[in-house]
Amino acid sequence: MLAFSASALSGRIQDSDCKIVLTTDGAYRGVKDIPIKAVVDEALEVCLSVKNVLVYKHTNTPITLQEGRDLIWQDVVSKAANTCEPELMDSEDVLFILYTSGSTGKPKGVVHTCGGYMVYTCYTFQNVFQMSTFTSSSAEREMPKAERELFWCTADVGWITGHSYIAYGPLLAGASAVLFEGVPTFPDAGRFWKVIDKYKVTHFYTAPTAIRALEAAGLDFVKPYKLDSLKVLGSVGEPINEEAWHWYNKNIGKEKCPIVDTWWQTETGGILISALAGVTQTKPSFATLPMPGIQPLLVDEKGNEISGNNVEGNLCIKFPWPSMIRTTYGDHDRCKKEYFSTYPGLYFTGDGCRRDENGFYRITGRVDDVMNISGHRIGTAEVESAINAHADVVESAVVGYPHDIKGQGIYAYVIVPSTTKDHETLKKEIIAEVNKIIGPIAKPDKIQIVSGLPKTRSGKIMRRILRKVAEGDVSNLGDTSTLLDPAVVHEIVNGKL
Ligand code: 7RM
Repeated sequence: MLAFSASALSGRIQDSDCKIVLTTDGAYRGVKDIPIKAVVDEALEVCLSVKNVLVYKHTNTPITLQEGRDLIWQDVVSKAANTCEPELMDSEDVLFILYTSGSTGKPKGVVHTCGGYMVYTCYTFQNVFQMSTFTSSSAEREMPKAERELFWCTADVGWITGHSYIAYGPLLAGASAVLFEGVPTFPDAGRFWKVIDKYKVTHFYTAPTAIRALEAAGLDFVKPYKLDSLKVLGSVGEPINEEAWHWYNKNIGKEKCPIVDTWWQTETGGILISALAGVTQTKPSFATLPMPGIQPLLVDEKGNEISGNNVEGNLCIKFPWPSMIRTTYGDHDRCKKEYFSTYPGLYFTGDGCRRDENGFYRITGRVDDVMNISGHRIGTAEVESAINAHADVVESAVVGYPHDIKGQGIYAYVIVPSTTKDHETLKKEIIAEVNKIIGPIAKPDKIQIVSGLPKTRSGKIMRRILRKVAEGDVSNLGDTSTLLDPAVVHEIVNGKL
């Protein structure tokens, strides 16, 4: 995995008690080559369980090898036999452990097992994306290349989305897929569109954070490309704001590709709520309907079911599904407590959700992201969406902070291009924009202009950190091991209003 610090890596290795580390000498990330093996070496200084490190030579970054422990993949594999007897696994044997941060404590190891996870990622891959050609069929192998379909999920392979929809889902289904190493903005912001044209990608799956960043770079990076191979677009990772949805639909999908907004979690293993491409009607910023077999339920604070349509509540799932979390590694009680004790008998997602008049689901964000301003419930995503509507805003993040009169006030962190006009004028315009789109109740009390936001590798904003800064409590910012760029935290703390 690319973005782990040595301490984050050693924490995970120690928690999982693993024996072998498979790694590379380095990895490419934009203008930088990341020295992966050096980070692994540092992490292993405190990991006694590891017996061997297998290094795949990739970038030829200089590395040091520890005698008796480290092996080069290319040396080992060139001497190995051509066949390997498969190992029979029980369907409930552990397939992998993936660490994810919660709102408290150290990251938890989410355990997925062989049978259920593979059944469900294959099922959801086939049904959500609706690819019609697969390399596993002889009919496709005989087809001219131009008619074959090609899937591309741009996620980091170390995130659950990479596991489920770069590796397992497409491979189990026999789909042809693109594997990409790099960043969307290198060598320029046209990289994704260039790759789509080059390989004739038909099914493209990415995250709102990438869409917004590429939107901010401007249409000049999109225009040179035809993008006419595209048939289906996907979104995952956070609520997609309407603005970004329309930009994606118009400029990338040319208004002819259904957008599947797929809602799910590390813990769910695969997609639980999403449109089925070309089957379900889509609606901007709505994940739409549950997958066949999934029963979402909305509950109030006390756990009472909120039935009917045009309602809002906390999103739970009523019955188990094949790829649901089996345990949090080494601490089963934590698993019970986190997911099954808030509302007894239900799996609690931690997300808020609205069900519209037609029964379509819209995820409103984490429940702890909901603010209460003078008794009004306002989703942080709602305010961000309004702020982002201002032409000069690249991205924003909003949190609540204690406010003497309103209970909570709204603190907004806003990224604008460096060329932009005077910040004071801009702040006034942003406030006017929010006032216009949501109303005076949602106007930010404080706006801090920043150059970046604290994000995880999967593009999720760590609101916990922003909340602490807004509250003026910066003494202990908690676990920041999953952050992409920890330096941005210092800038934010120093610029606090
Ligand atoms: C796949 C993934 C899970 C959390 C989840 C939500 C948010 C993910 C959507 C979304 C609105 C979506 N796994 N989330 N997808 N919110 N619409 N389509 O992201 O474990 O890293 O995160 O992400 O809050 O609970 S994850």
